[in-house]
Amino acid sequence: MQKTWRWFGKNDPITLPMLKQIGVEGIVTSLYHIQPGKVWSKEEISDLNEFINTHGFTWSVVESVPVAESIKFGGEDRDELIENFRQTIVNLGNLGITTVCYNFMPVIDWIRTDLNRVLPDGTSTLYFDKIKFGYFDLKILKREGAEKDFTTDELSKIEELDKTITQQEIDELVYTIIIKTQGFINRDIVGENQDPVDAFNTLLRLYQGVDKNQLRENLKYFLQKIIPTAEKYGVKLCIHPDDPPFQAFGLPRIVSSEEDIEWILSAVNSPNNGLTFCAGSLSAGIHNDVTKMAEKFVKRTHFVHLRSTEVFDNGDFMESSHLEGRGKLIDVIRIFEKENPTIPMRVDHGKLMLDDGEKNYNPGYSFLGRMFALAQVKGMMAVIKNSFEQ
Ligand code: DNO
Repeated sequence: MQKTWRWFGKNDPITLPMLKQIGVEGIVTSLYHIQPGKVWSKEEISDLNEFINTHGFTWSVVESVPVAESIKFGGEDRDELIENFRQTIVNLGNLGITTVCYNFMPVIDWIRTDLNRVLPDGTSTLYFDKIKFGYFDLKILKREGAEKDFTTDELSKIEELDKTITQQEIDELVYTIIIKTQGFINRDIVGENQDPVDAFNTLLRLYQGVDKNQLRENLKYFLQKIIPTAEKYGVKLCIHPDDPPFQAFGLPRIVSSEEDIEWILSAVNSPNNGLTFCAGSLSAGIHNDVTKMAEKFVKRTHFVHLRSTEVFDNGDFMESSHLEGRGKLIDVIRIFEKENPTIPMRVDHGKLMLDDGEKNYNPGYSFLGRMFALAQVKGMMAVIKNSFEQ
């Protein structure tokens, strides 16, 4: 697999020459300044592409071209927005940038409640705390019907938390879920000068009446219009699984299980309609057997995210070391190295370690933590490749 790295553009404090030194072979990035729904012009794409090339890299994967909300809920302007997405695919294909990751998660991309859960060794990791999440849903958003998503025991723990949580902790939770985790990948979902909770509730309301079947149909509608162009320009689209792979905020999620992925790949049965195999996201669902899914979808995968999680009985999950957890990265790497050895992979997320904490990196995207994980992944790859030669 090609070893790529998610780089956040020319202002990223982790520079391309730094990435050369640690053995990165390709770049994963996006035009972060362009709002979802707008066309990426040839000029803007080629400006960034040339910058990457000048530093001796190729732009291996676009992660992501964001899908405008209205395409997902099926708004009146969706055809126009799909046409803009299609034009972006044409412009990327013409410049030889041919692997494009995207996701179809309504309103919110990935969800974490803690960005710095400190581990016994002093490093810290990303964490999803079911009770804090429930607190956000029930007590902060005050979403109607939210209690149905929690067990009686969880509801009583949420009540307990209500008695002790401070205003500062509440503000931090809102900032983490709505602003910090979303802002750097999904642009600003709230808009300037708005109350984030109000803005978030407004976004949730856009999906009233959109159930799982409707969301699937909206994805199929989008793919039917985009895939013929992707085929013509040689662009491989790869949908990212839901993170975490279960329903949240009463919103449907449609890329959470083996059955979901099968549905999508056969809805428009073209090699250009593919998958981003994110072992981290998939492993956070106890219903998912990551190794089995890698075996099943290896040929329709165009991009791999190597990350792992540990899931606890109380519904929490934590991002674990790349050598441990439910992500089974040794198996995943073996399967991909054997069946699809030229595809790009990136180490996804890393812990905060040593002086990472002082650098204000995007959550999950530390330098030393990711470099450490990349070294572990390179080691696994080397051993696996060596075993093929025996
Ligand atoms: C978070 C990422 C996601 C992912 C997008 C892909 O760190 O895994 O934001 O990039 O969902 O579209």
